[in-house]
Amino acid sequence: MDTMEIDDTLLYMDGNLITQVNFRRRNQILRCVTVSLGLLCAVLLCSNISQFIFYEIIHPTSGDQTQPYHNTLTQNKEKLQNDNDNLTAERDRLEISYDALSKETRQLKIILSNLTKDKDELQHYYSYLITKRNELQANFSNVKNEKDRLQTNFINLKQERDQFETNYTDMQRKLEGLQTNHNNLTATAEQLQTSYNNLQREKDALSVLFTALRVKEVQLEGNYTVLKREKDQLQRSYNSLNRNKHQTDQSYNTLRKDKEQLQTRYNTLRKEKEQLQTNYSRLTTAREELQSKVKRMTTKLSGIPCQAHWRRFDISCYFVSTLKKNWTESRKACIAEGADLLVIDSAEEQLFVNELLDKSERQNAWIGLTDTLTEGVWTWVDGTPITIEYWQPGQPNDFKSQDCGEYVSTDKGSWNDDGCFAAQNYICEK
Ligand SMILES: [Ca+2]
Ligand SMILES: [Ca+2]
Ligand SMILES: [Ca+2]
Repeated sequence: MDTMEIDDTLLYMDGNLITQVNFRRRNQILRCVTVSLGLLCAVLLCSNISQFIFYEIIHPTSGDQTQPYHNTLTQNKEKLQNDNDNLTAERDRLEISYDALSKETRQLKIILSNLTKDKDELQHYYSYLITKRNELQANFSNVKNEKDRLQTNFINLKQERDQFETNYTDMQRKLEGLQTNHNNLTATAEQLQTSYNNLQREKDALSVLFTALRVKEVQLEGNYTVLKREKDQLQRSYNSLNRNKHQTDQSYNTLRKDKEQLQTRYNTLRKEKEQLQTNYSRLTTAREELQSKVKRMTTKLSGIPCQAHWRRFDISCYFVSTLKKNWTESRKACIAEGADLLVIDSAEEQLFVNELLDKSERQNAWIGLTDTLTEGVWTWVDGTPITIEYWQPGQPNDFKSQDCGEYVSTDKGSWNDDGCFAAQNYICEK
């Protein structure tokens, strides 16, 4: 069974072995035919020998009686001789064939030996293939399990594929939309490319301009720094002016209101002025009449002498004390005489008073000057302000709070401020 399987396998594996097997079978058939012909020749030879012995030795007969039989035998003998010759020729042919077949047999044996070796090798290869088949069988089981698993995965994948197909359809529609957008964008991109090229050329031109402008920019940067400083100064000035403007606006509004009030007052005053002008004209007339009267009275008074120890100048009488008092007591003494401390209101009076004192002694005397009420603001005792001044150089200096004025007799006479509590002469006027 195994051999047949092997032969089949061999035949299946190599078709040239068929010729070798046919040679082996034909060799067996030729061998059987040769043996059979040999045996047949031996049987015919034995038959001829037996007839000869029976008719010539055991049962000899006369020539007449035995002649037919002898002829028959001779014919048989000749026939057998022919058969023997034929068989011998046939045997010779068969021997030739046998030799050829023997030679072929040896060759076939060699082939058989080779085939046996091949068979062993194939047997070994067959075992290897069996082992391989078992391995493949095991692998087949694994592959089958894997196939089942893959089948499950395939079903899942198929469902996913259906889902993907649905998604694909949606994506296809989206893709078509995107394709449309892409085409639009492509057209836009081409337009943009054209614009880009134009812009590139403009950019090159602008680059040249930029370089020139860069140089200018550096120059302008320097100018900008200078201008910025000036601008900051102007800004500060502007802010200051703005504040001033605001104040000015406020002042302007105030002044406008004041102006309106003043306009009203101006109108009122204008009317009053017109009335006053009328009154002034009347008063001027009256004053001129009075001045004439005063002139006449002054002339009359100048002719009237002052009391004893008093000196006349113009319409006033003057007295220089021999006692020495402080400024306040001096004024009290003058008032007690119906006068007050001296008030100088003309250059002539200034010179007249200088003659009342002793210039060689630089005599000084209290006069009616004081800044007791407001330091530095000198007024006469009758309340009138100073119209002409004869202060010594560097006076009044308020040295240790000097608030009272004195006359110092010099070439033209001069004034000085002194401490009010100093006791000295004084000059009264009435
Ligand atoms: Ca006077
Ligand atoms: Ca003073
Ligand atoms: Ca002084």
